[in-house]
Amino acid sequence: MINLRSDTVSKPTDIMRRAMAHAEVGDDYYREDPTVIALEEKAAELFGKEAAIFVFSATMSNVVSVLSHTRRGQSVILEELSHIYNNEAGFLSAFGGLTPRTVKGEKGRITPDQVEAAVFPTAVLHPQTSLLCLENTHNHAGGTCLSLDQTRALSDTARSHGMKVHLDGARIFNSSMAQGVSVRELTADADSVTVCLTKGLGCPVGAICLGSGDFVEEARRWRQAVGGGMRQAGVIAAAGIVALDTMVDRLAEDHANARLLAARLAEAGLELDCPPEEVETNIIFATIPSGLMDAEAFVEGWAREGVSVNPPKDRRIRLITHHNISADDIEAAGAAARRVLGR
Ligand code: TLP
Repeated sequence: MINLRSDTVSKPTDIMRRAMAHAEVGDDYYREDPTVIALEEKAAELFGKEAAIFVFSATMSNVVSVLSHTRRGQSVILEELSHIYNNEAGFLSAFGGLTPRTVKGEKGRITPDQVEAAVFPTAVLHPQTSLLCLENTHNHAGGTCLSLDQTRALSDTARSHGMKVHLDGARIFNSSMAQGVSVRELTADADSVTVCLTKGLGCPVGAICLGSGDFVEEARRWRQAVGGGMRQAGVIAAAGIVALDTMVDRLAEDHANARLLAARLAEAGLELDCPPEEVETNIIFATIPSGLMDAEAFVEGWAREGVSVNPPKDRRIRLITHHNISADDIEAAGAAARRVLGR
């Protein structure tokens, strides 16, 4: 199966599996798991942050970050298609008692003026606006990157209102690779950062949450509260160390494959959200024009040809490349799309 549903479907590599099997472990509650500590220290060093905490998922990292920065009754500014707002089961209100204020970005990118306009006035009748959440790369906007300048300008605006900044950098390594800017620089202006290990980096489980020492201590308490405390987690952290060592530099291949896929689907008659040469990272969106074929029928036909994507929404499908997809797979998927469409 050529699985383009997400980069989350990527499988752990053989080196990861070996590292997992041989990981030194201890009880992480007592801070005695040497492999977890090694991963956290390695990540903190790489991102230039004081501390890091290993968590089960990027969602958990976003949850503990937001809860650490806010109090019930406050407000959070987010882009309207952001993962935190749309795809994290409503934790902002369910756990945080927070009022989300969404702003519509251009390809996922919001501006300092929009943030400025979304901050509630300080009068006692309004919620206090205490946090700005950013997403880099932006999933639902098609893997688009926030630049260093954009991140800095947005953070400056947030800080001028006494707000903190959380960066959902689930795919921050893709952004770094695409822009040729280090993850340390891209995240320098954020108070906290989520980094996912299971997407482009191929781990079976895990994410890292980074920030100041005080912030991470608070996040550790919230991780406990949401049932995320770990024991001999070195078994999974070992894969994270391998991921940081071996899976980052190859992300350029996924980006090239995404551009190739966009080109092949455009040739087959699909409408891309952006021209192939403007695909920024490993995510593309394509629409099956109504004159061409029923969108569900296309997805079903493609699946019969061995290509798996999620069901279309409004005729539009998302496709994501990852380390288990080769350029040959992309050519095969392109050829299969043409056969299904009879072109
Ligand atoms: N994204 C997943 C899910 O939407 C299913 C996907 O397939 O793209 N932040 C961003 C930007 C994400 O894209 C995701 C997952 C998360 C956070 C949450 O990650 P996990 O699954 O580790 O909780």
